[in-house]
Amino acid sequence: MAASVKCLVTNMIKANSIMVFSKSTCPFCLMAKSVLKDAGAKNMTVLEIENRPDAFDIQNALKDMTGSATVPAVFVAGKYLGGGTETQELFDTGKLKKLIEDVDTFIKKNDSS
Ligand SMILES: N[C@@H](CCC(=O)N[C@@H](CS)C(=O)NCC(=O)O)C(=O)O
Repeated sequence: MAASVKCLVTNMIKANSIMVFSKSTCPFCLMAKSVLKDAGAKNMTVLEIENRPDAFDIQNALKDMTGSATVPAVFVAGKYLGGGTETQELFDTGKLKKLIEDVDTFIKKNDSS
């Protein structure tokens, strides 16, 4: 795998408080994006990978990092939450909303300082 792909993935996770690696037609991805929105995610960054020439390498990089090669791969504040199923579960228990509120609070604090 090209090192640059691993860097791209790592940098995107670091740079974006809510980062979703996705395929636009994947039902698990649609589910994850939908519950993230419902949980209040405003600044969600989504990389739709299916038409990228490096899609396979991105999935391999994600597999190295998370143990899972499937999409979606959802990260909040640099932490891997899981795929669509795990994101939906976190939403159902109210934990996703709390995580997103915490991220927003952190961003606001750091913006104003
Ligand atoms: N348990 C996973 C299942 C996700 C899944 O099966 N994703 C499919 C696309 S909908 C996938 O990544 N298939 C392999 C691929 O597209 O390379 C989840 O809940 O997110």
